[in-house]
Amino acid sequence: MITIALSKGRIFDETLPLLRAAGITVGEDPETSRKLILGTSRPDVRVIIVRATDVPTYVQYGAADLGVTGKDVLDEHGGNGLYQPLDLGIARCRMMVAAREGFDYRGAVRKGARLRVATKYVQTAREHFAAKGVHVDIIKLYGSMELAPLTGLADAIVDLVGTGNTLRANHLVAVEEITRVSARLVINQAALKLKRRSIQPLLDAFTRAAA
Ligand code: PRT
Ligand code: MG
Repeated sequence: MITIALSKGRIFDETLPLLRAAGITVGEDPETSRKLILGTSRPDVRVIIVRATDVPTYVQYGAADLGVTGKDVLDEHGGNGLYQPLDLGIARCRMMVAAREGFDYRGAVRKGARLRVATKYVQTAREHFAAKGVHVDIIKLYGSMELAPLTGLADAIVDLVGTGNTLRANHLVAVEEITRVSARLVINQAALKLKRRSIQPLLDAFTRAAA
């Protein structure tokens, strides 16, 4: 049995065409089904639905053989035990620093001010500001980062930006790009060795479809 870990929403939706290219169709839609284990057109392949941030963990411990996860999630996880053979080029966005319209971010950085930064991406934020030599106090949040600068919780946020509509709607502006983000295929290192004969064709099909 091959187990593939996916998260609901854009990762699931954008992985479906890649699975189809490998000859695999998923039996149910996780948006309407409450099932967390989904059968596929192949009796030896199943899909499990987990939180986006949990995909690397399931694969790391071998509870799933492979998974699809954003580079943002992977960077926070650290990638232990994971083989990362392929950038799938899906679920693209950018990791950005954003602040309120009118906040003089560059001035604050230049003056060496200590910035308060709210984010769910603590590792990414810490590394980014350390590399720039900017002093920051990181405030860990689990969602709705956009509220932090509006309520005085933080001077800036580190968050993903897709269209930029969410920033605009909340009178925030992106002031710095940290990195471009897309979803990656991750494979459990032991599973790749033990189940190579069934995993390799999947990897090949994904590679062709992602190119
Ligand atoms: O939403 P939930 O809390 O359940 O989980 P999640 O946010 O961890 O998962 P999900 O499905 O929202 O995101 C899964 C992956 O998609 C992320 O790990 C990213 O790699 C990738 N991705 C691509 C994005 C976006 N684009 C994106 N726009 N993830 C989140 N967003 C957010 C963005 O931060 C903003 O709050 O979507 C909102 C709308 O963005 P705008 O800029 O288009 O308005
Ligand atoms: Mg989300």
